[in-house]
Amino acid sequence: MAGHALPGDLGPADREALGDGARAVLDANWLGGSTVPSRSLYPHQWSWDSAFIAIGLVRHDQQRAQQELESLFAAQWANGMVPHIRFHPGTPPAAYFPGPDFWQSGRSPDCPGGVATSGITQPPLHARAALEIHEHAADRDAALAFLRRLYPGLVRQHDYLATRRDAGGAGLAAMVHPWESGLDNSPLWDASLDHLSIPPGALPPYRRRDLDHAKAADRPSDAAYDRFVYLAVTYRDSGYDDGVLRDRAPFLVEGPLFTAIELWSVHALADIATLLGEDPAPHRARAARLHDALLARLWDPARGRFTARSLRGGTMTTAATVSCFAPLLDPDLPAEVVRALVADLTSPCFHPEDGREHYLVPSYDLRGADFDPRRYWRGPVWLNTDWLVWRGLRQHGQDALADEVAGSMLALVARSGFHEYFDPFGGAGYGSADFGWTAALTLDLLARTAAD
Ligand code: 2M8
Repeated sequence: MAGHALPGDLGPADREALGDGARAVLDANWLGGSTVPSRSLYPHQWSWDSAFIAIGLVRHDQQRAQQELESLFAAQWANGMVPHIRFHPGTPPAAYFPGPDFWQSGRSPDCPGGVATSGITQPPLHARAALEIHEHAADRDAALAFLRRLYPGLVRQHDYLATRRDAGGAGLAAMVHPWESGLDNSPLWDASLDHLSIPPGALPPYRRRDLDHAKAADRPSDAAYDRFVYLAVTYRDSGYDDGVLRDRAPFLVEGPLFTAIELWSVHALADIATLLGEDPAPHRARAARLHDALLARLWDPARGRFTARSLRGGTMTTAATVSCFAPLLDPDLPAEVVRALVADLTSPCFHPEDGREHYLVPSYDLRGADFDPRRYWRGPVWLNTDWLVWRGLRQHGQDALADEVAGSMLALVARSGFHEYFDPFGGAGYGSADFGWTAALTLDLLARTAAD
């Protein structure tokens, strides 16, 4: 396991410099009511980015952390869906594709007036983020008032996922688009995307804007983008109707990371309910259902790995990706499953056999035929998935491995700055510089490891 710094290896001056740098990124990316992931590549508010950002921001500015989530929930749809993008009115339309003109969210009767949003969702980390704001707030009374304001929206968000998105009928929320997973270019979706054939004329003309700001080698291919656009058009043209998903959605997938985050957040919702004097029991019952379905539907005991399940034919994907470790967030994960995940994480899929310098956790199997150390979600290390795996490992008492992951995170940002993602060998930074969740989660990590 060469090349690993441990969190304790960073001296006080380095830690202070990292903290200052992280706060400067968060300040520079603040638009007055919410934070952009990146001033160049992602100039709007993204849903799960805002949850990660709020978790770090409370270490810097509690008021802004609260505003971050409240801004997003002000764009929640009437059916409870929290959109994956809230568009910023001051950003020029050409700055990002697909923008409001593409999504045409008004096609859904549930879309609120007065705000522009996308029409799909993202992993529901927000209840967990809200609870963490309260836990780390300087002003506890203000944080409790904030929880009281946000709680009804959080409940509606989780009700939406538990009902309208339960296309498989087993209790898991199905994703209708790889963008909903947060890990859109992951090999985990290849099996579900490869069978898609785009009918002639179904794809509107479009121009990728991401390539104005990032290298083509770092981003999804044009063929992947065509599929992303086609899937979004299909859902949009149904009027964002979740009632027809089972019959019509070309992509309908239950995934381990989305499910694990949902489960972790539902437990947070129960804790929030207790803080507010509300009944936590329905949330605990929902968490138990998610726990059972996660193991019954997505655990592959033969491989010792969580996988994604396509509801189009029931295929399970076998790829080793960082998503497979997200179920460590489930506090009730059986000990033998935790052991299997630790064995997978310490295997040559994620640690090079030749012992060369490397950083945890690569987003995809180092030995995969199409592993690519710099392409978006197909090899690089991301700090948000690292942070989730780190929290999961700590929850299950896997402290040595958790320290390795945290050490990698700090070493990467110390070496390369607050990039969007990093080369698992050498640690070069790719994608956008000055990236929101990288900065925010660094702040959280610095605070937690200092407390240790
Ligand atoms: C990436 O996704 C967007 C589409 O939503 C894109 O590629 O344009 C993903 O990394 C996603 O997880 C993230 O929320 C978003 C903004 O950081 O960028």
